[in-house]
Amino acid sequence: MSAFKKLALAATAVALFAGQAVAEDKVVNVYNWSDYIDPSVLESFTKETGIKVVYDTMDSNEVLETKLYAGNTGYDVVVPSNLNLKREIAHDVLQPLDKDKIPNLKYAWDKVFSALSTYDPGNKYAVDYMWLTTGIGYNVTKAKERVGDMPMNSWDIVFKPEIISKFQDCGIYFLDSPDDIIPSALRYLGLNPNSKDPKDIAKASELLQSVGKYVKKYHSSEYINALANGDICLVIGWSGDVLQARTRAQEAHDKSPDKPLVDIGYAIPKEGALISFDSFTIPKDAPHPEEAHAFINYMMRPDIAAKNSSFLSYANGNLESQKSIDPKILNDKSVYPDDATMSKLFTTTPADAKAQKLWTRTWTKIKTGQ
Ligand code: N2P
Repeated sequence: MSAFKKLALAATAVALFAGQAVAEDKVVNVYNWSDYIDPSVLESFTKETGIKVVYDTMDSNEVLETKLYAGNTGYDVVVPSNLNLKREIAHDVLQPLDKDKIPNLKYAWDKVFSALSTYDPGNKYAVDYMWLTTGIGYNVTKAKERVGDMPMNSWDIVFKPEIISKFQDCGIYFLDSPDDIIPSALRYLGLNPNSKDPKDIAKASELLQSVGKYVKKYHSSEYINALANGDICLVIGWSGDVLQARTRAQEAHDKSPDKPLVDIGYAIPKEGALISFDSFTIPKDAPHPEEAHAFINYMMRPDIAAKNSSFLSYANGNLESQKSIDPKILNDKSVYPDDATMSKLFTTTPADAKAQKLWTRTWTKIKTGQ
């Protein structure tokens, strides 16, 4: 055997041994949305439990769903939205939770969990993490320059060509998410936002194509920084993301007070908006279900849930945590809407396979403008 070969073999042996040592470490593989956790919470989880977190991010339910259906994702905890949750349960890719291992479920907000039970009967598979609305984010100064005192809390801003066109020069992004944008357009048109009727979808598609020429990009995460640094001025986005843009802009201004503050606003359209629930779930073939339960239980600790909501400007499903959420966030009606606004929010349910095909085709048409 050549000296080189011997060396290579020895190296393999060391690598194997190292691999074994690593395998014995406790680990949880988490796949969550981007900009959706206070990083200090991951550190404290590892410090307190000895479980390492391998953390990976996404910004689309479609991507998560494709991975789950292919199987062997290697993930222990994944965070689908309610509509997808229902479909993923039906596809048998998630495992029922062992609630004895999640004692902090006693802090669950029953209002939220009962809304979630429409998608997950009996709350067997999912623990709500955050909930949110899909609305309008904007640069306050640039909006004033373009539309004066026109209220920003109307879908008119983004769905009336003569209004949205005024924002084209300062940059418009829409979420790259048909499940958010199509129902919003249906609602604006006075149709059932949950409609899967091809005639209704065609009307929504026509509306979205008529404003699509003003949209610079369809993307579901880049808009946070783009809004914060003034690169864009109008989005259809998720409540907490837009408010994180506001926080980041404020932080940038605190650092360099000589530069003007980029003032960001978020509005829930008065015509009604989509409310969604994002939940922790465990894939059926998760390699570390024990650690997954420990992770979910930690996230349900009231002080931890509060930390996340305060950091993210997203409302959570933990009632007890409200005692420790930053009052600025808890009292912000664009995060925790009042009853009048709540009554106008709507949810949607999954399409069947045929309607889903039309849905996907329609979205491609809207995005490509063809
Ligand atoms: C986090 C986005 C989560 C809301 N950036 C959409 N499910």
